[in-house]
Amino acid sequence: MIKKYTFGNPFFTGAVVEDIKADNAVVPYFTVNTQNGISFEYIMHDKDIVYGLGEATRGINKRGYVYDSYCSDDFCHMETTKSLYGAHNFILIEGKECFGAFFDYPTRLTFDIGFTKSDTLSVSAEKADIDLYIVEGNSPLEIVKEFRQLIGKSYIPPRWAMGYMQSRWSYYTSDAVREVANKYRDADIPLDAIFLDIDYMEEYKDFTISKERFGDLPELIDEMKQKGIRLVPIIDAGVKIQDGYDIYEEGLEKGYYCVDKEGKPFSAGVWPGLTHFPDFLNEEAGLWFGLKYKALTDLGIEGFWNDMNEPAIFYSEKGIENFYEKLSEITSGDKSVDNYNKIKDIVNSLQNSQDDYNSIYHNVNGKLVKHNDIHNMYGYKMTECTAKALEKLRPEERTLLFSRASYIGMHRSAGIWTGDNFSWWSHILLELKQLPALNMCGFLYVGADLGGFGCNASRDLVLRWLGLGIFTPLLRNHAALCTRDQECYQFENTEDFKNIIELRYRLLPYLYSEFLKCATEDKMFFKPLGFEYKDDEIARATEDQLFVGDELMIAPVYTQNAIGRYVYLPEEMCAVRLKKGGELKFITMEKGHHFVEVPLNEVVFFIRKDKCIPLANPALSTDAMDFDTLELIGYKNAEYKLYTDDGISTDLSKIEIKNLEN
Ligand code: MIG
Repeated sequence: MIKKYTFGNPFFTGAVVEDIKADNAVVPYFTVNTQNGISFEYIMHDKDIVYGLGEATRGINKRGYVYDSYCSDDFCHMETTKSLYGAHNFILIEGKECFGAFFDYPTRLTFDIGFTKSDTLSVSAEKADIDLYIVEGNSPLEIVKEFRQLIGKSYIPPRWAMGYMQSRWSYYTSDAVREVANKYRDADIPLDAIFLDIDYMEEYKDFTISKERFGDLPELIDEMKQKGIRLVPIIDAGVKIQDGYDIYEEGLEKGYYCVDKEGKPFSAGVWPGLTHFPDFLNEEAGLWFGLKYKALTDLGIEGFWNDMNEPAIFYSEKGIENFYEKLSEITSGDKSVDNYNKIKDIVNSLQNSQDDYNSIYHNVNGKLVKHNDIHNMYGYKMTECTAKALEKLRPEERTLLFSRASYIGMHRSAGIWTGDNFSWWSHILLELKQLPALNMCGFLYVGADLGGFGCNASRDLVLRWLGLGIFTPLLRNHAALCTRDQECYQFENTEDFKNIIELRYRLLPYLYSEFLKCATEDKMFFKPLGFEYKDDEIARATEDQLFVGDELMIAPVYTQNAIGRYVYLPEEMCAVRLKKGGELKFITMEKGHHFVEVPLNEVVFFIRKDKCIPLANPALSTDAMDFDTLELIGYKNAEYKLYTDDGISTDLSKIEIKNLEN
């Protein structure tokens, strides 16, 4: 059961698709305080777990820290980081009482979950204009399902987008792209897509193609497609200010950009230099921008990633003016620490500054709205507009689309990647913990930069990350400028990579089927153990294992030099071990604690009791796979319900369900 409580005059975010009348009754569970903005307080019981918040730092259980829901470009995020790229305001409390709460509020919202006071959960916002939805049900899974029905069906990518994908900032020329494709094919490692980062463009101008470096893009696209490899270009939020650049000029003429207080288009420095930001909260402007993707879909492009849409701002025109002014106030030659600190502060204050977010305005149905009041909507609306336009441009086929910034509601249009992470072991575990939380909020097509974006990746890190990544719907190896190359073929013994990635392809009928089921039936693809074993204290406290679909459990290795790890089985399961050469070994394991050895070139996963899963033969790309010839593994006499379709059609009535028996 869902009840809605409205305070003040909330901004319409579009996160919710069901029309629910607000309840005039007193809000249950929370004490509401409207003295200073608004705050909601809940007293947590000892054993309560607080789940949710989608893309956030720390644990599956969010207790013990404070989080700010505010889309932020924080490329070096750590345990103490409070805000990441997405803003996902759904929490689920499970313990003495069990309920979900969605705070529909378009800008900064603070979740203090037992940080200031260990038993107190406090959610607070600056303005008392908010819709609160309280979701009740018999179990966490039921509550999530109800919430997901409230926010609408999740995006389904084309099946090829569940293949293995390679990216880098940047493959600078079309020949560099060819090289990646060839090296993967030479090493016999499956690959379904190669990503084009900002350097495929002319001076980072959206919807342009560098003549010099990608002059043969149309041929390249065809050539790659013949190998079963799609190219996926990036689109940035900002439009370069440059006379003669048609898109810039058109947007200016039509008044489609965000403006400053004086009504002049707001200018900020990002990759292309000074840019204007399209006003995605203005539907007409958004659709205009979205239809520009045609320049690339016309060439046969079938997927995109939307970046820098928090929006990330290096500096604003005003900001840099202030910067020079403040700098000029500094006495040159002053060698004091004071002076040094001043200089540091001035430099640091430029990027993603609150002043800038306070000086941008949107046109929402003719009304000027300050950006900071709706900050978390920007990337969401950009991506929603993109998806709407792509439906017009490619009506028959699903298009791959994922975004960096997001808000609940965007899950209907696209997936997300979890932004810039690092080649840190701790970021493997962070990804694992984010996955179920993202699913609760509707985001099913999700994944992190595999191998880590920042810093240099080692061979063992990439292999271990694959041990988790092969189970995530979005499986993309991506790395930043100036970091060590981390394509699989850059390391010794590429057979080890081949073997693990081939396992992904063998698992595809299962992973894709579970994905279709979860998307069409509002279910979770990744579940914390406690969601299935509510009365098992150890399962509830397990923070490094997950259920993947209804049949599998995973327990990836995420520490360097480990020879294996402890795994907790809440019930008997069948452990499946991928050996060198692709051989699978099965062993039944009892409920309880086990130390499971996992050599670097092996993967172990678990099939739940009395279940089985389908496997296919791997191929170099999903296009080349036979999805009809399947083998079942797992428990004898078990049945599997296979959800399947042609992998591409937007017509979801083509999804079929077949009963398979082991
Ligand atoms: O300021 O396009 O998160 O994936 O490679 C960096 C360059 C801009 C940030 C994205 C990252 C991408 C990079 N972008």
